Amino acid sequence: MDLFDEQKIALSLTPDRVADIYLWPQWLSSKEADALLKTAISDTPWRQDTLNMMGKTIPVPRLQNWFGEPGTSYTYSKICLPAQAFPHWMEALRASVEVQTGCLFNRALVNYYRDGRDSVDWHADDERSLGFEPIIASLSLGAERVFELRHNDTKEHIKVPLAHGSLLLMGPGIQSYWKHRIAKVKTLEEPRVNFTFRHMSG
Ligand SMILES: O=C(O)CCC(=O)C(=O)O
Ligand SMILES: [Mn+2]
Repeated sequence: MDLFDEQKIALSLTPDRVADIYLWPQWLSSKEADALLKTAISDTPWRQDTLNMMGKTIPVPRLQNWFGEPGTSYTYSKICLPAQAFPHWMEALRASVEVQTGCLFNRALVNYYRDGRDSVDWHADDERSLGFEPIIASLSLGAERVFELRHNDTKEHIKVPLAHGSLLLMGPGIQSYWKHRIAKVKTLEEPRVNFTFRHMSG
C-alpha cells in the first residue's frame, strides 16, 4: 500500500446530500510512524486538563495540547487551550498533510491516549471558531483504535479502524450531521497519539 492507496467512505448527511471521508490506511511507513510516535510522546508538552461535570472536577481521559499561531487559542468543553507554536517536526507533518489532502491546515489538536482507558466521548468538532463546515484531517500513530461515527438523526453507525500511520480526512458537513468518538478498550495497554489538523482564520 502506498501514499496513493486511498479509500473513500460516503456518509449521508441528509436524504439528498452525501459527504466523503477519505482514508489512507498506511499513509506513513511503519518505520516513519514508529519514529514519529516516539518523538510525539517525548517532545509534545502534554497537558492534563480537567472538565467540570455536575460540580465535580474530573480529568480529561487523555493528555492533549493545541498548536497554531501563538497568541491565539481554542476553546472546547469550556477548556481554553492557548496555541503553542508548531515545533519543526510537527510543522513538517502539517505541510505533508496539506499536500496529501489538498486542504489548508494551520492548527492541530494533539491527543495522547496513554492506554485503552483513555478515550474521547461522542462529539463533533463544530465550534463556531472552526468556521462553517470545517474539514478535519486526522493522523493516527500507535495502537490501532476504532473511530466510530454516528448520525445525529438516523443513528446510522459506522466504525473505522485507525491503524498506525493512517490518515483520515473528514469532508465538509460531517461535523454538522455526525458525531464521532474513540471508545475505551479495557484490555489495551499500548499508547496512541492522534493529530487532528484544522483550519482557523485569525
Ligand atoms: O483520536 C481521534 O482519532 C479523534 C480525536 C478527536 O476527535 C478530536 O481531537 O477532536
Ligand atoms: Mn473530534
